[in-house]
Amino acid sequence: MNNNSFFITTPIYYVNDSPHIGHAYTSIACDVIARFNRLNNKTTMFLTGTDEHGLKIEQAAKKNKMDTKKFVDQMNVSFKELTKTLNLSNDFFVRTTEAYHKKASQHIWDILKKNNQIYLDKYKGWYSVSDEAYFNEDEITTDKSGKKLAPTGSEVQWVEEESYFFKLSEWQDKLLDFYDKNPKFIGPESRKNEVVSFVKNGLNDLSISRTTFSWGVEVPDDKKHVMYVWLDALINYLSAIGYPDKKYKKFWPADLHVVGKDIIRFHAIYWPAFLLAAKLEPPKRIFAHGWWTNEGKKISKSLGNVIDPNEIIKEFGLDTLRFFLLKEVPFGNDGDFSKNSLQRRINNDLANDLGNLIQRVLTIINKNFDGKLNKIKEINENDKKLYEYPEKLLKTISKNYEKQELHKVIENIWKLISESNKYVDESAPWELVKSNKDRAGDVLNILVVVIAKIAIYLAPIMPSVSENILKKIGLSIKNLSNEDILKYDFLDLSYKIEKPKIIFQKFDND
Ligand code: ME8
Repeated sequence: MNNNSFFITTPIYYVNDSPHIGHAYTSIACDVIARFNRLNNKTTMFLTGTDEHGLKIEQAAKKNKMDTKKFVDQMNVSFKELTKTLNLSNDFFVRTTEAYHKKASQHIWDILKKNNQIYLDKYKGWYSVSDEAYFNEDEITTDKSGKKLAPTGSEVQWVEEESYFFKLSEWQDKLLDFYDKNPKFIGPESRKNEVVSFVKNGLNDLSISRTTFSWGVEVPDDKKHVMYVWLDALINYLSAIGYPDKKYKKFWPADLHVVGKDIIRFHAIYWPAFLLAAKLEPPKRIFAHGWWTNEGKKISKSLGNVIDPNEIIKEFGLDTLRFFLLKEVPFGNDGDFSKNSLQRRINNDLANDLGNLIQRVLTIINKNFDGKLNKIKEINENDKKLYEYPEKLLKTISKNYEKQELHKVIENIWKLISESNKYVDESAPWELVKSNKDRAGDVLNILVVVIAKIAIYLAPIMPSVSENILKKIGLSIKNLSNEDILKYDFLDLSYKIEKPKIIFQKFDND
């Protein structure tokens, strides 16, 4: 693997239903991390896609009275479109119904079989179609109406059928040893503890094929069976980068699989076990983020409260949604979505703090310097504090990104915005233009440089807002090399600053 490469993935989403705010959340978070790594000169591979096999999808197609393949082809479109609506910078979109993916899945199956990791037996137990997961007897509860429920709240059914098993039980100690040797494998820490204690409790062999339906990847040499959808799905992370062709090595092992907390076990237990059993390297890190509710309630179709990201974007704009989702809750924690909190963030953080800073600085330059500044003449200690702040900030946010502390990235950028606003208040350039125009020019010049830095640091989070800010001062991120970004004298002083238009419109609900 190339040391300068960075491979990040979203989960692949089931196409049984349309995408909602939860899917948008994971995808946006990954996009932000991918964009930051690209800015940092890493050869980045950002992967997303759709999970198109399994009983849940087959049943959804039946419900819609459609041929299953036609159904997945149709449903896939809305997920692909969402990548455009969210301005995702994904390099590839994987679909598990494609031939390359089936080939990779069957290849892994063959290796697992050759490595004596698979045996044929009979599965008897509980299965949840909604979770596409098996559950132990002691995990099942019965509700008032007598329905059997998984811990996730979804209904389970009793399954008895011939099945191939993966010898997961053999991997318990090896997994615990692996977690021990790779302390960064699972994040955040709370999830890691949960996974470790689950594995310590003992692992049963895992049923990895089904015979009672056919919508899946055929098991090599036994066409009666299709592969368990989770084995098939996890392999997308390899099939998408060319596996089994050795070109996959350019990006494998993946640097980061971002998932919701609902699917941490599949990624942190099954996936490394499958890979180690196939003598492949596990990914470097799995990060599980929290769960969004809508105005305090679980988001679900039956409650009719599914949030369509397209509608929010139409009403509030894409970059504000991207900002809100990452700022509102610490990445890893659960969050509650409400339009009121979104409006509050737009009014306070975006319009008041960021928008106001840009507006007042650019307005003074436009009004008093005919839109043009000269090179800085003199810099004092106080100026220096602000002038040198962005360089320190870059180090801090790089560390935040490494730990997926996306909320802290934003918090820290906002500290610079607030320092800049304080500097404007203290140096009062609107007074200086009257008393000492050279000094006013220096102050404003420093501010424009810092605003440019703020815009660059915001580029992964709000790509269009960032471009918009840079354009106002005659810059474009596309034309800035990495060296430019790190140095300070990249301002095109021949550029004329026009009268600025307001970037963030306030909402009047506060
Ligand atoms: O699990 N809050 O697909 P899926 C936050 N196909 N994130 C949410 C969310 C919510 N309310 N709802 C969904 C699958 N998500 C499998 C994955 S990967 C090899 C196979 C996000 O369509 C979150 O990332 O059910 C969650 O893990 C994912 O969507 C589940 O998507």
